[in-house]
Amino acid sequence: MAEFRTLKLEIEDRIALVTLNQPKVLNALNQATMEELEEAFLERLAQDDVGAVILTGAGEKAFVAGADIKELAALDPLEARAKSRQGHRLLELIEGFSKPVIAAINGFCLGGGCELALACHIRIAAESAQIGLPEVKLGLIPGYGGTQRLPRLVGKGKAMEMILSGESISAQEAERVGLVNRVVSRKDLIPRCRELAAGILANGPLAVRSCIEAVNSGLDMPLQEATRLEASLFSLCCATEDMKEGTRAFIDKRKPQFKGR
Ligand code: CO8
Repeated sequence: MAEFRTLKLEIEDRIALVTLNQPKVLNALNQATMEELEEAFLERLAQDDVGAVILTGAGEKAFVAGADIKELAALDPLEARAKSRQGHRLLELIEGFSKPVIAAINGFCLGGGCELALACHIRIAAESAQIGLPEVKLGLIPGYGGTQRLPRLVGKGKAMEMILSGESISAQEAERVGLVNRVVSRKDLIPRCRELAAGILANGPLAVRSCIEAVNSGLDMPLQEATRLEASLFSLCCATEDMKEGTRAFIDKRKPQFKGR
């Protein structure tokens, strides 16, 4: 198993639990974490024994309380641009990952932490979670895609309010506005994320991958182009053994055995 300094990675039943593991600084994203996350997604999590990923934060207080403010404070403009682009690259890698990525938001989910969660495919929050983009309070703007992904998820008005005020919202409000999919108790957080991941893993993996691509790519296209993409992905699915197995299993009234082929 790959060794990381800032992450803990556990794989069980094809579900990888990735814990951002610097609880003393509320799992703030420093350069090392960003590099290790990128390495994890490009290498270990891309391997075949991983079918789904859950991202969470170590400790009881935080998912991720933002980018590391001590590192940000020392940036000159060119370094800041490079750092912002590094974050965009990582978050695009996560958003476009071919396997489902679930954010298990266990507490403060602020700034870069909120942006990380926004790049995940699904967000489940513990009741104690507080979610926001407080960058303006530091004289900054969100720099890891928050100004773009938040309005796409919750609409322009709510996103503007959160980004301009810098105020966090509760887990319950986040659920109401569609920022998180569901709120659960802290003790149920990881088990519920595992259940969700296991449910997705029971489906045809090539179909799941195509759904991620259709939703992600289609949202940035005009509708007619996006529906053409859907038709292409649909027809590709019809070339898979999994599609034959899934439809045959339904007709035979049994559970399908998908092989990812
Ligand atoms: N960066 C560095 N250290 C942090 C961070 C952070 N984001 N958040 C918390 N810590 C550290 C604290 O400094 C403290 O360390 P120490 O014990 O050494 O003083 C430790 O974590 C515990 O934190 P607190 O004592 O502050 O805990 P509280 O329970 O009192 O408060 C809060 C919790 C409210 C979450 C508080 O810690 C806080 O406000 N943190 C900062 C939140 C924030 O502003 N986040 C946004 C950061 S900016 C950002 O994310 C930009 C992303 C885009 C970057 C683009 C690249 C160029």
